[in-house]
Amino acid sequence: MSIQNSATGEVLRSYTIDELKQQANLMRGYDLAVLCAATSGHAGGTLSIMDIAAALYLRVANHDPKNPNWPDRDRIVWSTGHKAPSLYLGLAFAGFCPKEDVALLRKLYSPYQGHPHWLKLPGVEVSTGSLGQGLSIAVGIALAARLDQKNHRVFCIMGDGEQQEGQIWEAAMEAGHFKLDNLIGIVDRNRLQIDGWVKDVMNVEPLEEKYRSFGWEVLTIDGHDMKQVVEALEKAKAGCGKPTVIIADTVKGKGVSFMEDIAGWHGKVPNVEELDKGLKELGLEGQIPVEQLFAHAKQYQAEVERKLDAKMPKFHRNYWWNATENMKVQMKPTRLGFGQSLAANGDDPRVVCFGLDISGSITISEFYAGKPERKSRWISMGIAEQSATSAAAGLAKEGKLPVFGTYATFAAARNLDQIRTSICYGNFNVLIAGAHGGVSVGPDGATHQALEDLFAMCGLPNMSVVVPCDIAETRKATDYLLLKHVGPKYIRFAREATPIVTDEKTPFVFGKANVIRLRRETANFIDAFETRLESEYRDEGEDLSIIACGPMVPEAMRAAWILKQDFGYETRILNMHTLKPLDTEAIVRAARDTGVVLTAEEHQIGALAWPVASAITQSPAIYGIPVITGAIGVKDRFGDSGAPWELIKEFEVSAEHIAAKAVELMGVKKSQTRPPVSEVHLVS
Ligand SMILES: Cc1ncc(C[n+]2csc(CCOP(=O)(O)OP(=O)(O)O)c2C)c(N)n1
Repeated sequence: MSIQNSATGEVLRSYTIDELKQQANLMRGYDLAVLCAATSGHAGGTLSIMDIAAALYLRVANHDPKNPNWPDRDRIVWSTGHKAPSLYLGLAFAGFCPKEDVALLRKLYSPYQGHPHWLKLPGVEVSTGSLGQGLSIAVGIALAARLDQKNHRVFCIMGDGEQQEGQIWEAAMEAGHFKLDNLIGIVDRNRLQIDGWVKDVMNVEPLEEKYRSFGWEVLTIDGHDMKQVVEALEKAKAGCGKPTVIIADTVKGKGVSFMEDIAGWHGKVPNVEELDKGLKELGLEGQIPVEQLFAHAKQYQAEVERKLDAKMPKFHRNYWWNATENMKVQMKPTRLGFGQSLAANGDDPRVVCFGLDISGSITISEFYAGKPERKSRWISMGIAEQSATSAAAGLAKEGKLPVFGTYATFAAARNLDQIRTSICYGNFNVLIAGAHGGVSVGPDGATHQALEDLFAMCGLPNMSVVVPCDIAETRKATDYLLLKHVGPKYIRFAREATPIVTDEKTPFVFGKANVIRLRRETANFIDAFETRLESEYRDEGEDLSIIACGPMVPEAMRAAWILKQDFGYETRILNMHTLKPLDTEAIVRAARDTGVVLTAEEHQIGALAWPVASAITQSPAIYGIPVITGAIGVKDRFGDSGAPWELIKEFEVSAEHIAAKAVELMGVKKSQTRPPVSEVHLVS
């Protein structure tokens, strides 16, 4: 049946096997082009699943492009959300959306998010990106169909590395238990994941036996043989009294010789030369409207930039990073500091690092890079954050010093109960790295942008939390947490290259804030500021205080520059790198001395703002003294795809937004008469 008019039942288009092969090939060509236009994404896995995507969207699944929410349509769940471009191309080739629009992939405000979001694009069934959840959602959809006595089918596309997630097996058990014969799982068995071969990272085989033992019908096919693909999907669709899984043997990067079977092409996209080469290999020279796709993307991008520019607060000069002749700044990814510390400190025999299949990106692999003698203390756990968290507790119990890390959403949210119960309740000495914190993660989008992790981590008894501001501070913080601090500890850092604003001499004392003061404009941004431990700082009668953590510290420094140049205001910046335990004395002194406290965090507002507000309102030292407060951060929204610095603007966490808010607060301060501090009874 497939593509049909839901009102009349008329089949709108039916494809032969040969036509499907052709369409799949064209979809591969579009895939390369839109990934190239996006400059980020996942080439390998989108190419391995493309034959299955073509067969499903163009022939096997019943659906109506003009009526995407037709209640009787078959549902297709992409548990493996990073293959979103294949999903979008399936929809586009079936007529749900224009093909050229897929070139808007990963751009700000675009329906074609880095990972699928069903609220943005009709035809997308569910929002995914955190691996291992789709099969459970599919179980729910299949149960709903059964309750409603509906005949439609639920397909769920998964990866083979993804099978390492424990939740998959909970869902597999449920589907087997309930004999959900309206549910069809598909595993894209391309044998690779991010850190290498699945069999080496964490073997999932024998998959067939595993699913069979959970009560599933199992079909193994060549996932690039269109006839086998269609026959298996149609057989599974017919149902057999139990759920069916199709295990499709595929090749990662299929069709492009230099991408095939190469792990490095997992999260990589072709440049223009590679695109040309790839299209040639696919026999598609001149058949993909590459120029048109690029032009469409460029035009959309220009509109994004216009919108962003319109919403940015304006000042007398352009103070953006490196926009002026002086105040130049160097930028490096904060996450590199984490790897540098592990490389430097990893000889301690107690240190054991866990790989969670994202090792190079978060730099935890620096622990063993070039040091084969440490390999026995490198334990690859696969994509299994929950079990790894509890296993880390077990190692710590036996005197080891376990370290694990992944994107902060998966390091501190997916495994929250394991952190709470296995690690914190037992008060174990485990270092958790939450990488890719904040919206500046960029084009991967909302599912990969941790904006809530600090609420949870700071809320856990026994946990210590550090949010360093740049690469150098990340290294120092890791040095300290790893070897000197005993107990559950969480370090959160960013993905993107961020301004370097500290150096070897800058103090870093766990639990103690630094004061940063702008002294003068200089050639280099870093030299324009003086930094001291707050406990060694004396009030200079500043107009206001900005309390920041993480990459918002450099933004706060730039805001101080704007405020001085444009308004003559002096700012006391507190680098509150340790969120727990919080340096409440530094906060209270800043509030008392300046009367204006503005917080800045790249997180949902409140991980920093509310503890700061609480420190102020609970301090007898400032009872009776008016303190005007404000908060900069993400305002109760999920993230979005887009370029990192675009997202900083869109989510209003730039220096310009800090400065604009500070000016507003200063207006309030000036309109109030503040009793001199000496007239208030001070309790220290
Ligand atoms: C819960 C979770 N942990 C980690 C990641 C990061 N991640 C994205 S893709 C991927 C590897 C997936 O491997 P596989 O399922 O084999 O997909 P394929 O190789 O076919 O792309 C990982 C670890 C994630 N998206 N979600």
